[in-house]
Amino acid sequence: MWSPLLSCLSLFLVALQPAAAIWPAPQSLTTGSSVLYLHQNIKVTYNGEFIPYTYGYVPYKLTSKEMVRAGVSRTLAGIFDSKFVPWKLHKPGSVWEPDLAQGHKWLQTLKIVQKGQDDPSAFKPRAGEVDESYSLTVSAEGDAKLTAVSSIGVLHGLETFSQLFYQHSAGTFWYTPFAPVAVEDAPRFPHRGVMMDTARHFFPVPDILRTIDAMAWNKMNRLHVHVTDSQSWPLVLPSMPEVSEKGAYHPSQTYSPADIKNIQTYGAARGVEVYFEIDMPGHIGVVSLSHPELIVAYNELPYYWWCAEPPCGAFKLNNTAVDAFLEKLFDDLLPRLAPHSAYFHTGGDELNKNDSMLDEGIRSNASEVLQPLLQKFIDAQHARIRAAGLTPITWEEIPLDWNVTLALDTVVHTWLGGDSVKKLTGMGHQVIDSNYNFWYLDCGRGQWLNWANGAAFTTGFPFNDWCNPAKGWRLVYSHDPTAGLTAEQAKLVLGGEVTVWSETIDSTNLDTLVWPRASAAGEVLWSGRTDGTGQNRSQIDAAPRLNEFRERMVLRGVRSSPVQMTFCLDFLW
Ligand code: CP6
Repeated sequence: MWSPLLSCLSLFLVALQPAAAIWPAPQSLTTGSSVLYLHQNIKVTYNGEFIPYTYGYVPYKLTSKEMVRAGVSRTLAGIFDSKFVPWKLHKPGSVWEPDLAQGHKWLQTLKIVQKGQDDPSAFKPRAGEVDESYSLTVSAEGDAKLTAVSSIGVLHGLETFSQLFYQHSAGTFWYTPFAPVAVEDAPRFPHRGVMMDTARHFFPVPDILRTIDAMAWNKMNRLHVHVTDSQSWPLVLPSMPEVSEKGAYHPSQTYSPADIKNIQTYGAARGVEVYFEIDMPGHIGVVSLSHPELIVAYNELPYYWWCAEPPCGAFKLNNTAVDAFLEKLFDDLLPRLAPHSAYFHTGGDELNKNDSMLDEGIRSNASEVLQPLLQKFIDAQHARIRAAGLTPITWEEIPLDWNVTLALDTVVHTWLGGDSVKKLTGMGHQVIDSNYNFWYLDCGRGQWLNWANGAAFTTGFPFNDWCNPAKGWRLVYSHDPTAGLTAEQAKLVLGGEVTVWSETIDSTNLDTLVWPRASAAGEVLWSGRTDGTGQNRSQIDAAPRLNEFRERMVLRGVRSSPVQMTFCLDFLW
């Protein structure tokens, strides 16, 4: 493996000529070495119609044209607003900096052509149903053309376009040193996600929107919100206000229906589908604060006999009141989510058999008793999800550990590594991979176990900190979800998600822990760790590109961790 120092020094050997640093790497990219200045009155057309550039433009509905118009405005603002472009770090006279005394060629037109039409009334693309491809050319003479089938493809092309430009140290000049440019691009996987746990710590809405922004820059397209867990219930349900009134950490730490809609439409306008998880029948203890009759083993000690993390609590699997509660919950929630989500995740991880010994409706932890109850539970809840027009997702334990039979439309989310992806694709399921050995961004954060009544919780626990060490971006980058699969199995891998389990993460360290490590997964999922010739995309190539992209993320307002020392930035030389 290359050390950071080696990949920095390698620039001296191979990269004295500036190189375009698009992240994630496009499927195909050719560049030249002509300088082209970007005109501040660049004329943008969309299917022949002039698109005005309006700073801060917000689409008033999610039509193709409105989405593209807002995307153009964000892109040009992102270039021309000086705080958004890597200018601070230019060394005047470096190999990058064109001589202003030379004649200028100006890029004055960007012609966008969208060949397909999106359906503005139902903007909820299922994975694989949207053509996200685009092609972009920038001639040395100063014309740019962007072609795509969908508006999301246009947005991806605009992001690539923006990453071609640098601001001159002399001030209000923006240029690319790479003209002519030709890009042909399309994603390798349709599902490129980030999961945020808003139950261990609450994340205010602006944190979520900022994460969506950064995802879109990384061409990532799925935000999975693990919105509830045994620790807190921030989701306001108008039909049952008591659940968040009792279950949220604080009245201010809640998501109203308007917040949820705002998050979803903000994502949809940027090509990011936001979908939600209510984890059940385990990881649901918080419901006992408002509906104690539905929950078993909430306050039992020692916790590790009942669940993976305190406090515990599972739905009583043989209690009709649980079903009535869920009917009410889903009747309230799903119709509000369905306009902008294709998926709903019902959790299903880490259910502990011991609970059912305390459940007066069961009093047994025998698999023969529990398995049929769980099958019935999953069938009933998934039927409600389908009836609302959504596709169910569950964690892998439901089919693999509990042998629950799932209809093949159900997507299975893996996290335990090993052979899970192979087994599930072998069974015919579509899979989302979040292998904890590579893509758990919380791993290596130290333990949360001692936060309360440490002695009571930990005594006797055969404690090992099994999700150490921390996953650096190079480790994240080394994971390929289809490794070891047959071609047929690989086709069923929808993609993956990096996860932000938030026991030790909140607003203060979110950006720094997510970026740029999520970017590494983003590139694996967009164009893979291998280049167009099948060669491993070496970290000599990835490190300097990621280093530069990190500068763009910081200048656009996301506090990404550094990749390498400033000295290693290509554009300083
Ligand atoms: N919470 C929930 C968690 C985890 C899972 N589900 C988790 C388990 C192991 C590690 C990290 C996180 N905190 N609801 C597993 C899917 Cl190492």
